[in-house]
Amino acid sequence: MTNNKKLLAWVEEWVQLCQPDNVYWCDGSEEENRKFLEGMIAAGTAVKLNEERRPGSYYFQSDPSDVARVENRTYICTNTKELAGHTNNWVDPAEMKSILREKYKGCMKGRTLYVIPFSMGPLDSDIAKIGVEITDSAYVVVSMRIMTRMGKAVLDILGDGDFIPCVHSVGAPLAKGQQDVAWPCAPIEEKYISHFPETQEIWSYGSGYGGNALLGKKCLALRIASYTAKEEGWLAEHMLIMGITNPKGEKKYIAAAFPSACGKTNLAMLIPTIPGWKVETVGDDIAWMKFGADGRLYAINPEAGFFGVAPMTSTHTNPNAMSSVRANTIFTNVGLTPDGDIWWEGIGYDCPAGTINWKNQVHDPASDEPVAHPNARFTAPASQCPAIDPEWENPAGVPISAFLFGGRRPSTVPLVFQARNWNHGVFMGSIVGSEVTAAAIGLKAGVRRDPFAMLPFCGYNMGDYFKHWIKIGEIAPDKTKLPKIFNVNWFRKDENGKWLWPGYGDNIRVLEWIFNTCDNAVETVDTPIGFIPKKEDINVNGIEEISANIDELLNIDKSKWLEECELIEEHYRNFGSHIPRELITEFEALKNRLK
Ligand code: TSX
Ligand code: MN
Repeated sequence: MTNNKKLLAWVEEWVQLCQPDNVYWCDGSEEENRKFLEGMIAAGTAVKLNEERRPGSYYFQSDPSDVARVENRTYICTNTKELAGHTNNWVDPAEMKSILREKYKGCMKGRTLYVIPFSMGPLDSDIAKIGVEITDSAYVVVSMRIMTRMGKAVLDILGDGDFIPCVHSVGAPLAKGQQDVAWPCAPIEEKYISHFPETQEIWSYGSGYGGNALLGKKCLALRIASYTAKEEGWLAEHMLIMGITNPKGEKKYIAAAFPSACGKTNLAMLIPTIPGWKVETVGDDIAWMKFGADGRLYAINPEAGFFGVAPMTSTHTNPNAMSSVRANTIFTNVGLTPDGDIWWEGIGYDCPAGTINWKNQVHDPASDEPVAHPNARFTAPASQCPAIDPEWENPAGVPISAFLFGGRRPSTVPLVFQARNWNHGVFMGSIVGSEVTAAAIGLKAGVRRDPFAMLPFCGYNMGDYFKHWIKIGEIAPDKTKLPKIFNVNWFRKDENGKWLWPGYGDNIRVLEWIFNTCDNAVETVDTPIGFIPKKEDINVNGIEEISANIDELLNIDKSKWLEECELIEEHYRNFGSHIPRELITEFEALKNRLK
């Protein structure tokens, strides 16, 4: 299938080390996909869902110990610890490779080594990158076929060119005659999700789940790409990309970063509640952005599918996601109903009697055990989203007019405000976070910061990452064409704990103000924290009952913001000397404006 010397030699090297029983080069065809799925059904790893209710779809349960990304087993192996920064786990690259070579030795015995050529981004895009993942998991193969452009077409484009080598093993070799389990993996202390940004390599061992195993996504498109982007002067970000069209038919694209559990996928697929407005989805998770010849910043979605959290997804919270998973979807760790469909908490209807939970037990409605694991996932082709943007596969990308940051902030942070300038916007991105209660996994209550939503995904020193954002503002070919930067907060509550903002489709009312502000079509109000809307510029037609909340939603309490500044101070100390002076200047200016 290929004459690429580096690729052939690399595969041979890993075959020698891992000692699989078979080697299979994936072509990405439908027949091949069917063969893998049928094999997994026969092995008891997959269940085919009811063809009438959920055509072309399959059900998987992971091992109960292998349900999410493992941040404490995720490593950035740069030549110096300084380059990784102290928000990343660091091990010297040579040391990590020697640890892992021992683990990989014979790790695929009794299994097949699959070679998966994949492209992150449209095949004909200059922004796209080619990777090749070797894995001993057929689940990874069928998932990568949805999440990336995968197979022979990628090898044809690759030719003699370079690729990013990605090694993956579930870390569970089979002895002769040993019966396999449904979801093989290694115990937590033997899992390693290792990145070598300087040599552009990914070595993953011991987990078969999501971001640990589908190496194109978090590992390549964020951790490795963020490092490359810093070196080359572009952006690899944990951002959704959406198109917004106003009633006049004018269209703008925005990219947005939120920490987990803020409804990023819901926002990416939002259905507007005000007539005449349209939202279309380019991507729900990752954006790669480069300046175009016209000086604007262009974004592609490097992915080809959605790997979304299933619980709480319903026709109420996200009808477009529900349509996206209507067929040809892989479901992992949700419930399985007696009629061969899926169910999860918050799907919007009662759990059918006899539903099997993610731990393969019949669900007892009287118990507190959830049916779906909270991190249960759907893996669905982006092309199935009814709101997919017509330009979503445009190799040149889409021009970005605005960046949005946000978090779950019941108090302090207003519904929306605009950065005073680029550097102030970078400051806003650097302090993104969600308020957490002490009940949430025993940590101290307060604001859990996740700057740019990149803390677990930046492949180098986070302070240097902030500096890179400052630098993007400096190297922009035309500073007047840089995206404008906004902060949003759908999660403000009143003193009784009631939501002040309806959220979901009504968020279009905030996007409308952002859209108009990008055109300088509305006057804004200057405040110490940035520019906020005039009350009358938030469209409340049809939600008049909310208009009584607008003052509170836009209120900026100076004493709360002074407390916030103390928390920011504490947050910034984590980055030591790597915090760029431009951000210190922005922070000082904020404190002065609050005086
Ligand atoms: O995704 C959310 N968005 C963004 C939607 C485009 N969620 C869910 C977050 C968890 C994943 C939200 N939850 C949003 C929101 O804008 N807002 C809220 C809070 C909220 C919840 C319920 C109501 C109002 C606000 N109202 C009723 O239930 C009637
Ligand atoms: Mn994500």
